[in-house]
Amino acid sequence: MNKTLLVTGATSGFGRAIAARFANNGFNVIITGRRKERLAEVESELLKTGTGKVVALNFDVRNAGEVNAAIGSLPQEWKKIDILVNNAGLAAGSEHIDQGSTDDWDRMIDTNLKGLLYVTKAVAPLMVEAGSGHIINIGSIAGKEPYESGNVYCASKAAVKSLSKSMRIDLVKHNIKVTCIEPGMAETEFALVRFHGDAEKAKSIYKGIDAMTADDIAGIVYWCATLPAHVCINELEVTPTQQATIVHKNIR
Ligand code: NDP
Ligand code: 8X3
Repeated sequence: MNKTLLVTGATSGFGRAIAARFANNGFNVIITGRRKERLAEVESELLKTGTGKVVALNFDVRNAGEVNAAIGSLPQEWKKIDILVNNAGLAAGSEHIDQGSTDDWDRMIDTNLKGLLYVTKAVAPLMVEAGSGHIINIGSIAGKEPYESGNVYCASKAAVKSLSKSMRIDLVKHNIKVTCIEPGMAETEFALVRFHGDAEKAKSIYKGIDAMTADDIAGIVYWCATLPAHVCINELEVTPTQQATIVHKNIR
């Protein structure tokens, strides 16, 4: 029987590439995101190239009611979710702490932290019932090393790192693996969102750096998810070769 993956934030970047990687390797894939048209575009692409089945769920991870209704609406055969990738997330703004926008702060905390919790709360009990599963949280090197103007984003990803360990401790007796992947710079829509749609500024972030691609991250997630049952990658930091540490010289 095909295994099933649920990946949040599959309309762009890492999530889209992760969905494609698993679908192309025979997994049934549940994709999620807020942008309905994009979701439909990704769904039809996966159906064309992949060999498994696809379900698209349109919800905002910040809304616990929407999360529960969407996951609760899955047909019974889709409720055996083998792998959950908590990927949906964002940085909003790049101001010093005294000048930051509380709207941006709320967006980051509500998405990166509370959204991840709501989705986990909806899926983890299904894995407990099944007696197995793998939860892969997309953290960031920003969660390990705070940088100038990263403040709330860095804190939200530090929370993802901490939560991943707690989740692993709580769920280990149910045979559920928990992995936290901590990427450095990868060129997706991430910087465009961070700079509120300023494409020029977004592009400038990667000047002089051969950044990672979404596909690089998808390959790593796939590798973590397909190791033998008795092996769990707990944390994995990955950066472009040119990024030995946080380099954000271009962020401000
Ligand atoms: P993208 O902006 O390309 O993709 C983000 C995805 O998250 C989109 O599919 C978006 O879908 C979804 N998303 C955002 N907010 C919500 C929400 N409230 N509800 C549902 N879905 C949401 O960025 P990346 O692919 O780069 O980012 C993916 C993850 O990786 C994030 O958690 C990010 O913090 C992390 N990361 C990124 C790095 C990078 O350099 N790119 C490095 C380290 C970590 P939609 O708008 O349709 O809802
Ligand atoms: C995104 C990576 O270095 O831009 O999480 O903060 S970084």
